[in-house]
Amino acid sequence: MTYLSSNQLKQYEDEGFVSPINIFSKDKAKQIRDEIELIEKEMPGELEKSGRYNAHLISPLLDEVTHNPKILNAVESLIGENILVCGTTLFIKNPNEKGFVSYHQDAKYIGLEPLNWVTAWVAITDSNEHNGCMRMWAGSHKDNLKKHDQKFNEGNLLTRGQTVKNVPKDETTPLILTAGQMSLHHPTVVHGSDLNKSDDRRIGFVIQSYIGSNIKQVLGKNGVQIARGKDEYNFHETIGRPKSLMDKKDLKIKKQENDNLQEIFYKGSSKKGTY
Ligand SMILES: O=C(O)CCC(=O)C(=O)O
Repeated sequence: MTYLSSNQLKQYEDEGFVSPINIFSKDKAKQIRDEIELIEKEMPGELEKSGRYNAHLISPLLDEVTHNPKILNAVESLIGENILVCGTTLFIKNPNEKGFVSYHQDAKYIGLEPLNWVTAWVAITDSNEHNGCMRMWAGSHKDNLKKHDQKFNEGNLLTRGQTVKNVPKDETTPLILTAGQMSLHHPTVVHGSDLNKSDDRRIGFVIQSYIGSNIKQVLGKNGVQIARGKDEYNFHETIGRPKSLMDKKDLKIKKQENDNLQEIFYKGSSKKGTY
């Protein structure tokens, strides 16, 4: 079934992203932010470095976002009715830190094939040009995978500092979102983001990614959750959903998933970065 409008579908097809899409209220976004900040306070380091992955496995509110029917409706319009979640990432940029994201294509090192998958970037705080929102090189998803330099540079929030050269930055589109809105982007659209120059945090909760049940992980293994429909192929192990915050058993599962993810992200690399 198609839930996105024909204009939104056209935007995805022509430009490689759809934005903005309203999902939940600012109040709900604040509750989610509070839950993230509670985890940070109670378990310092748990959401840092490789710990920023798969926080939905230990946080009932992030789990609820991951399985939000409005998000799944939009995702269904792009990848079909059988939808699996194969991971999430918290992209947090604190004020006065040097965090940025170099221009890259998600499909380069993630091992998900074929490309019937999509990434949802959900704004937990407002995200705009001042605090370093994502910027998309519209139409770049129509090309093949590009060469990425591996820079491992300071402040880069990507594992290898993977960087596509010669991106026309002045022509990129800023994805301006208010807290509770989301964007969806294609696996091969080139995108990145600049520094946070505001005096508050910029928090994006990214479902990376929603995959069709026909998708294989060719570089390692990913546990998945069935978000909608059925898993017709059973290529992956299924993992459960958290019932309470920071449950010991769930923390262990998160750690195991993140160790597996590190193997995937650094496959073939002789060097490891911070994340
Ligand atoms: O949050 C950001 O600034 C970048 C996120 C990103 O690259 C992604 O979601 O694929």
